[in-house]
Amino acid sequence: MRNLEFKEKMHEYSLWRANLSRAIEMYQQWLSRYGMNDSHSTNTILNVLAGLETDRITLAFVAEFSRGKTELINALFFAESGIRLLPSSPGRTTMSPTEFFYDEAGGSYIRLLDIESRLEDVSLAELKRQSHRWKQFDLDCNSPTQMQETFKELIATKEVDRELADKLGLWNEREAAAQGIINPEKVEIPCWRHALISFPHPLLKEGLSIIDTPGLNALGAEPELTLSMLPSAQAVVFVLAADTGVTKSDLEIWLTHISRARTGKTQGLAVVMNKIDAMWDDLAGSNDYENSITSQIKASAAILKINENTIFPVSAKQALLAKVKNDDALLERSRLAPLENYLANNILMQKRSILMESIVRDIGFLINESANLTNTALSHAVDQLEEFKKVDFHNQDMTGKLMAETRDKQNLYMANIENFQSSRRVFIVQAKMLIDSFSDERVDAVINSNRREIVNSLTTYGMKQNIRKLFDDLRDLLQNAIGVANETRRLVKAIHKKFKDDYGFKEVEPQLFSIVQYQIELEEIFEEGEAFRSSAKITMTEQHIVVNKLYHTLIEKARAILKQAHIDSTMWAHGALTPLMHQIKDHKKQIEGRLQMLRKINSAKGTLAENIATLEAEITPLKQRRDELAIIIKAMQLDAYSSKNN
Ligand SMILES: Nc1nc2c(ncn2[C@@H]2O[C@H](COP(=O)(O)OP(=O)(O)O)[C@@H](O)[C@H]2O)c(=O)[nH]1
Ligand SMILES: [Mg+2]
Repeated sequence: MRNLEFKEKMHEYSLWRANLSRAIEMYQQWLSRYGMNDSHSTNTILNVLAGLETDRITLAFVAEFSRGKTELINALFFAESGIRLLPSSPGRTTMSPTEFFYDEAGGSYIRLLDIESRLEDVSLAELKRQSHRWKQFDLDCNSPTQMQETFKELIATKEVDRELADKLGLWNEREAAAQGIINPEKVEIPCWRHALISFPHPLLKEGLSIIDTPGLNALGAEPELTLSMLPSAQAVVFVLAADTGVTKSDLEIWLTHISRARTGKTQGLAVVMNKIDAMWDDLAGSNDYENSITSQIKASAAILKINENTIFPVSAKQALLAKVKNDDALLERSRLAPLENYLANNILMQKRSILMESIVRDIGFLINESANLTNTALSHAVDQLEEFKKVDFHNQDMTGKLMAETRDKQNLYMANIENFQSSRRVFIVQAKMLIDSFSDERVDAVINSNRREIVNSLTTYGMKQNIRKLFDDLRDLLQNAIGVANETRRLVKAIHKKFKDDYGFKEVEPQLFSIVQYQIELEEIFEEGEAFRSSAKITMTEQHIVVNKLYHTLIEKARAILKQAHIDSTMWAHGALTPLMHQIKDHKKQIEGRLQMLRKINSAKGTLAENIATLEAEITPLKQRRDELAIIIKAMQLDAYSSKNN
């Protein structure tokens, strides 16, 4: 039986995501239908929808070259093309990191970035935004052979002066000498630094994206890969080869680019022992085969310091062949299924719960509030109905008294409004101070003053001292913001308490703004940067250009964290008092409704039964509003969450 687990699970995942988007859109329509929307909720919902729209599942394959990463990707995802779609052969392995995805607007293409761009002080993320910097080759997706031909461009090489190769970090005197090349004038280097490949494969269309990284050389030269791209992948697949075991450079990759960079990350990891077929020996038979696989796994697990049963033994070569030839027995022998199942079940399920958590964090509060307001409005209307049922509306005194009471309530409401507005004025001043703590001007001032010193450092040691200083300054910036944030928290709490104590508002637990998460993130990237810098590869070659790139990456990451703090605090400040405002508006609606009702009944002078019918008619639309919301919440499948919080 062909194993379709991953494909099915991926499809299920993307259906689930589409349903969720639809339910959130319904919620937005519901809010506007009942006049309950405001700019804060609209922005929040649009952000969540945009996030769902661009959501991707990224799997990164990391290993030393020639471990069979590309073959494994072919076997896992592209076997039904019937051919070996991505080039994988001895010696001529891909030398640039390659990303596979589907870009609906751009169609099918390969975009390649010149290797010389490594010399520029521009991040890959920035270069990705400049499409004119990439050389494009179109792909004909109806022709796997045309695609296969075009993919060969990925492994193109050219001869350049040794000096340039050296600058690019692609000249290694010792390695060359080992191959008998001494003091050459020209050196062969890969043409491309990075490849982006878009084509409408069903899995890619459903939001899967794959990063295929070449060996240690490229990882060591591109800090952005280790520090930015790999951490944002849902899972890293680390590939070893059974015939080589864990070599020195495998271990270096493992330590520098995977295990150390993973501290505190919840991201998935799969360690694959590929090429088990190479352990087969016709003379020794299957018992021996099992034993050699087991002992290789044991040895590797011990070196990597991981549990033996977390290593997946596979033969990518057999798996690809088996899938192309529909050979079930061979597929069984390739042992691909357990790895596929792991990716399908653990990784996809984990991704789903992470996405759900972030959605609940972003709009759970809004939904709860909507439910509360709706329930309050309904129960208020029901109470009013009960109250009015007992009233003799033909008695002038009684109705007059009711009218007067309601007018008193209206006055109280006016006082509320005034109070709220003055509280809000105070809040806005305080919140602005908080938001300004992370303003571009402040952050840029800190970064730019340090950046000059970092760039001008003559030695990597000097650079290191200066980057430390930059992080110290950024820590100070956050530390100062904590004082302001605490002040803001106190104010928000006080405002809420006042409305609860003085005006009998329902208790609302206000959302508060916290800085701790940004502090943690800043420390993490500092630590990762230190680990990368002190890795053997960098210290050995003392590569100024790589260290420079590393610091560039660190600075951009630090800037991104503070920018996020700025965005989050702005969003928070916009929304912090809206629940109170909603309650006030709600009171207003209730009072107006009551007055209107009293007038109606008074002027109609109908029978008691007629009056009650009028009152009951008021309740029907409220029930409808509540029931619609219940349906929407159910469709979001946030039930577990909302029952916990109600
Ligand atoms: N025996 C054997 N060879 C394999 C297997 N997977 C890949 N190879 C070979 O290993 C070499 C490198 O494979 P490739 O996928 O290009 O490795 P990459 O550099 O990690 O992407 C190629 O010659 C492949 O044919 C496998 O499962 N068994
Ligand atoms: Mg490869």
